[in-house]
Amino acid sequence: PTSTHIEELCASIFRSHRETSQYRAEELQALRWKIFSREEVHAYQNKSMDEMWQHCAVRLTDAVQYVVEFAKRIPGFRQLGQNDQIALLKSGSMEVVLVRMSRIFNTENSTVFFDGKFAGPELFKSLACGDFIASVFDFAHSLCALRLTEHQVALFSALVLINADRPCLEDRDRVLRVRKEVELALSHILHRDNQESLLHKLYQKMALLKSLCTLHMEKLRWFRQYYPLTVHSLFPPLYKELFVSDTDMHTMVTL
Ligand code: 4D8
Repeated sequence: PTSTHIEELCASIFRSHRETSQYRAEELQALRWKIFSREEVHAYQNKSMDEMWQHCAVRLTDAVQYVVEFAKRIPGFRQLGQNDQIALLKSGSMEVVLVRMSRIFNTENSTVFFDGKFAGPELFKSLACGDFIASVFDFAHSLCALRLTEHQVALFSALVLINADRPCLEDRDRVLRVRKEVELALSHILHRDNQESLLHKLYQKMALLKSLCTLHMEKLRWFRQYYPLTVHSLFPPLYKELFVSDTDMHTMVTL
């Protein structure tokens, strides 16, 4: 690939990220003063476990939908087979949501934008997965510490999605070819920004993301043991298709 080709790829992935990122960086800056009051936090904490799980599943699915839209706009993604597109989203969409969470995370008070205001980890108490929530917040802190630019976040997100090591891929070589291009694009901007040392740190973050998503799946399996009907009847179809292993792909195939 020529250097103009790589530059076009960078620009295209950045545009896809910007157009699907829900909030712009400046907007977020302006929202920082909106923090949940003690009463509001208590109201979340007093929700029943299944009610809070359902609520979070809905919020998370909303965020995932934007990631699906982002994936579709990555050059080369739509040219992959349908099953491989689904396989990449099943394992990668939650990871990209967590990358995006760092854009919307306030390190000064450890809060994240959720449901219209900034919320700390204690707001999620009724989910009964304190260890998972704590790890997610720790991860946001550690990613924020890298102080990535929006271009870098965009390329990193694409790299997280286009991963040839994901399970159940039919045409691994094709995914690998797309990945190589995204890797070139990321190296290109890191070189341009004079921050080549970030590359190694970003690969370390990918390993952390993988373990966080394993934990999410474990928590979901645990919750589903106690509330199978809540998951079956009240969780969004897209959430189930992505994260509940024995669910058919109905919504996904029409994406
Ligand atoms: O732009 O879509 O408005 C988190 C969810 C972020 C999970 C969302 C969430 C985000 C993970 C709700 C529940 C990150 C933004 C808002 C909703 C990502 C936790 C907090 C998006 C960035 C911040 C702001 C709970 C949006 C991790 C795990 C899920 C369960 C179903 C238990």
